[in-house]
Amino acid sequence: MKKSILLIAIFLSSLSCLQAQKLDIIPKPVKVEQKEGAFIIPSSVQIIVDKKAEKSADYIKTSFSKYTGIIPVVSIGNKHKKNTIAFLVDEKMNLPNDGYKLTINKKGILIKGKSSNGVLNGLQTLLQISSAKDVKKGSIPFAKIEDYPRFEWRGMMLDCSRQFFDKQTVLNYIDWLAAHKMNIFHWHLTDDNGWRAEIKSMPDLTLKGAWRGPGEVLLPSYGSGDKRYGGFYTQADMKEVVAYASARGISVMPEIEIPGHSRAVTASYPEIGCAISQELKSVQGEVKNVWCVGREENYQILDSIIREFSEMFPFEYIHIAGDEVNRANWEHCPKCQALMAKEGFTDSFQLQNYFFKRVQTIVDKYHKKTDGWNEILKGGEIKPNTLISAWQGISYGIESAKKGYETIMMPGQYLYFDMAQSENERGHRWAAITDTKRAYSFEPIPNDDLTPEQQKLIKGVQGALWSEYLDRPTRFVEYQSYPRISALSEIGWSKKEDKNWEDFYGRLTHSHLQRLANMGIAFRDFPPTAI
Ligand code: TNX
Repeated sequence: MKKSILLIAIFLSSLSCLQAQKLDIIPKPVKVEQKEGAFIIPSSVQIIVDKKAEKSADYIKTSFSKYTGIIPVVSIGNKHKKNTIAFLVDEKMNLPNDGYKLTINKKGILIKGKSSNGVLNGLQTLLQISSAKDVKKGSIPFAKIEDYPRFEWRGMMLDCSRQFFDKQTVLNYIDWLAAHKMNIFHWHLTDDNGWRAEIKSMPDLTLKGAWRGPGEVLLPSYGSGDKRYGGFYTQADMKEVVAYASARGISVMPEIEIPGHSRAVTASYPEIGCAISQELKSVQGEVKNVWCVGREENYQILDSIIREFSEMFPFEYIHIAGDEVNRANWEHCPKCQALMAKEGFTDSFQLQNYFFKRVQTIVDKYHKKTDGWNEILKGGEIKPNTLISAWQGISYGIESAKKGYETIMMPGQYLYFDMAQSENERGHRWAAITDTKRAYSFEPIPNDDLTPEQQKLIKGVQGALWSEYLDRPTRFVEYQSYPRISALSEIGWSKKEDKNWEDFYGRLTHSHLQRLANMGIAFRDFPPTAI
């Protein structure tokens, strides 16, 4: 009798010991089986990286040493040997894309990915386990994890036009996304307030259009005060960003803001705008900010801009915007009016649609597909393979899927991280006050309004950080982004039935905020009202 009580006590204490060792993984994995015991990483551990994941070998090495303090010896190979950590690719693995299996046992650590991105997702889980609060440094608890994403597109947009963020800031931003298994960086490179991408055939776009303030063609705005302000990325910079992201499993999608939000373009090359004063103001109060749709030469210019973009960015999509176009200017422009009459159009949305069809033909020519803001659905048909970024609200995403387009859900009301996080904080308010809890509550497949076929068109989720308010201090970017992006990552990755705010909040506060701090992120701390 006594003996059995003792055994039960031992059993219970080992169980509570197991339970106590929380791994606190964000985003929450599909399946985690914890076992008793731990693999002690040898101080000169060997890491084996599959040839198919070779481009990430350096990243695996540096991130592993950052998290564990152990500098591994890395070699390329395809076998897991005793006491080693192996990152292998197994394309035949029975898991969805980007999935992985992670096994930690007494032999060592084995990460098998369905692809090189799968391997990297497994790496992130391993790094998080090794930095969980309950885990002793270098002593990785035995576990078996099987994991894969809910959505194939898990993105984040950063507006580098309203404020210019230097290359290093962009690289850091990408690192932090990778740590959350995000896989798309949407790079908002052009807008009214600055053109940031070097285009060799149109040098004034950056010589003039990247600068504002005294002596410049662009007026001071968004925190530049009366100082000269600006900057741009050279083509070499952009290629470096693409390679850096790729080694971390992230694709970079560039955005070219057309035909609206184009003050930086018309200030650099006034002939691109309509040959009228264009005093009509955009939502943001900008004048002369629209490409002339009736000017034939503009399509040649767009051809060379899109060609240069497609040479720099290997990703299959180019984002061609289409939001908030100041169409009223076209109604006063003789060339646009002549085009309208010739085509028999009755409203300016048809002109907008005409413009996008022509742009899509150019994008096609360079073997890319287009993504656009939801307004590009107006005024007529666009190419069936167009991807829609639905930003104005959930209903816009539903409408897009109902029309048969692949859709990314990014409703401003939940996933615009330029929105203030409480009444008293800085940020936009037009969509909502959005704290982490509210962001986390977003469900990308909103209702039974969509048929199963239409639901499949929802390719994923994305957040956006517009930068009008990010002028100072510079670390405000981080404050607005985290931990809301941690919440976003779970929306995009984890199973719907596993989403639970209290559970997420527990993992976040027990281990993950400390991880963010270790990464050097000046995140927004939680007010006590958060739960
Ligand atoms: C709307 S979202 C915009 C941006 C602003 C943002 C501010 C979108 C496609 N257009 O130009 O920066 O609101 O929240």
